[in-house]
Amino acid sequence: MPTPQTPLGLFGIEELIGEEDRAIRDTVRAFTADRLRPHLAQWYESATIPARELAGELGKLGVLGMHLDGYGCAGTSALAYGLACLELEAADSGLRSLVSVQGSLTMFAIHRWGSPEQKQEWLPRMAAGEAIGCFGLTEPDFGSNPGEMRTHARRDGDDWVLDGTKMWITNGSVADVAVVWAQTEDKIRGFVVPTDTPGFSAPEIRNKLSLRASVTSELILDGVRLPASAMLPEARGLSGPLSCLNEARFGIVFGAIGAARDCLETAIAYTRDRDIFGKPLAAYQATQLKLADMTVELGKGMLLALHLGNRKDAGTLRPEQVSLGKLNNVREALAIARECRTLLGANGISLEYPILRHAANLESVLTYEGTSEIHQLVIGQAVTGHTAFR
Ligand code: TGC
Ligand code: FAD
Repeated sequence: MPTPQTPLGLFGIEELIGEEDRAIRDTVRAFTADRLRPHLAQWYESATIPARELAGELGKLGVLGMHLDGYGCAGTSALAYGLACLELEAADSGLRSLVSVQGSLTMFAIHRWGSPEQKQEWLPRMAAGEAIGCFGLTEPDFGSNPGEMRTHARRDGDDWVLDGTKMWITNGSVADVAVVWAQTEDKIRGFVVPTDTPGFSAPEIRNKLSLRASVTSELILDGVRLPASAMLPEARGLSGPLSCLNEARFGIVFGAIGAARDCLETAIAYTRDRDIFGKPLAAYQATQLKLADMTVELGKGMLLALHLGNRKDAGTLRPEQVSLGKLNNVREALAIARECRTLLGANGISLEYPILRHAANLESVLTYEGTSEIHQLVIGQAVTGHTAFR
């Protein structure tokens, strides 16, 4: 009998990744094996994670804002960051979310659009995991269409006063700082809001059936008074927050492959062990057809992720290309998770195995950072020249 290969091994993926990026990837993989995997089912079931403790450990690991330069950030390649997201999401999408929101959304917003003082105040502590950040764009009535947001900031003397509500905000209740986007007389602007500012509160959203190992919150801004220096000086208009979304979506392109890989490897191992009608489930053609199709989709998604990673490192990655990756890889990862679930029979619905947990998580991943329909419309716009959002 030939020695089985892993699905990504079959594609020869390893040779496409440089030594340094591989070493970073392996360090993150080891961290997930030792520190995260033993607790995932319990965190998921209880819908609680030790976010502050984990942030400190992830900071020591060097993954928070790892692809940013200076201010205590590691300054790795974009590809290495993607591979770190892949390993984190192979454990649980909620853990990748914690890292994405910290590094790609909140730290990136401050790094890209902030003043020297804002960068100095927040980035070193956030890179170390001593301060947690959240990113408030979505509102109860404006998710896919953030340009119509109602949260607003008005001038009062030299100060800004913010009023409004943000919804579905990852890390909200545990954050020390929130980057909040608001309408002003001069377009949408971003504000760096310390979460102990009077008028700011962040009640946690309970009863989630997805992303349970992640903190998700509402942000309430009730007359939050901030000094003039709280505004991100360089971001003006919706392109400010959307530029941050490109970064987080890039991480998801890789992360989704991690969740799918974990499902497929689990299913392959299970079918090799499980005897049905006198022989291993893996030895039936019907099983192999499923496993082969999933292997093909997983490998194609990984090749796409690596291609986009190389383009990002070369400085040539365009937002609509990120949409190609986010749409394809999350959609296929979810399809793989659902198909793998069937191969485990009743065991497929148990938390003893990671598959349905990944599938449930991927429902959120399909929706956040731009729903699959929004990414279809971005791609549709790119290939037709017509805008069909409205
Ligand atoms: P539109 O008129 O097309 O554009 C407004 C301005 O933005 C520019 N732009 C971009 N800039 C950078 N990156 C992009 N991807 C950009 N897309 C557009 C555009 O050039 C324009 O600039 P300017 O200078 O002319 O003003 O805007 P629109 O209102 O028609 O909306 C376009 C649309 C629908 C694509 C956009 O609104 C969108 O992407 N909607 C989806 C919203 C979304 O993804 N929200 C995610 C919230 S954060 C989150 O989910 C975190 S999950 C956390 C986790 O990982 O746990
Ligand atoms: P809607 O915009 O109401 O969409 C509903 C449906 O309509 C979708 O199927 C959508 O694709 C479709 N639709 C929308 N527009 C069109 C159109 N033009 N044509 C056809 N169909 C359309 N947001 C943040 O700002 N920060 C966070 O940290 C954050 N974390 C999140 C964590 C979780 C667990 C979740 C679930 C969400 C999070 N979000 C966050 C919010 C997320 O970005 C939004 O849920 C997402 O953008 C979709 O918005 P919505 O839920 O309001 O759906």
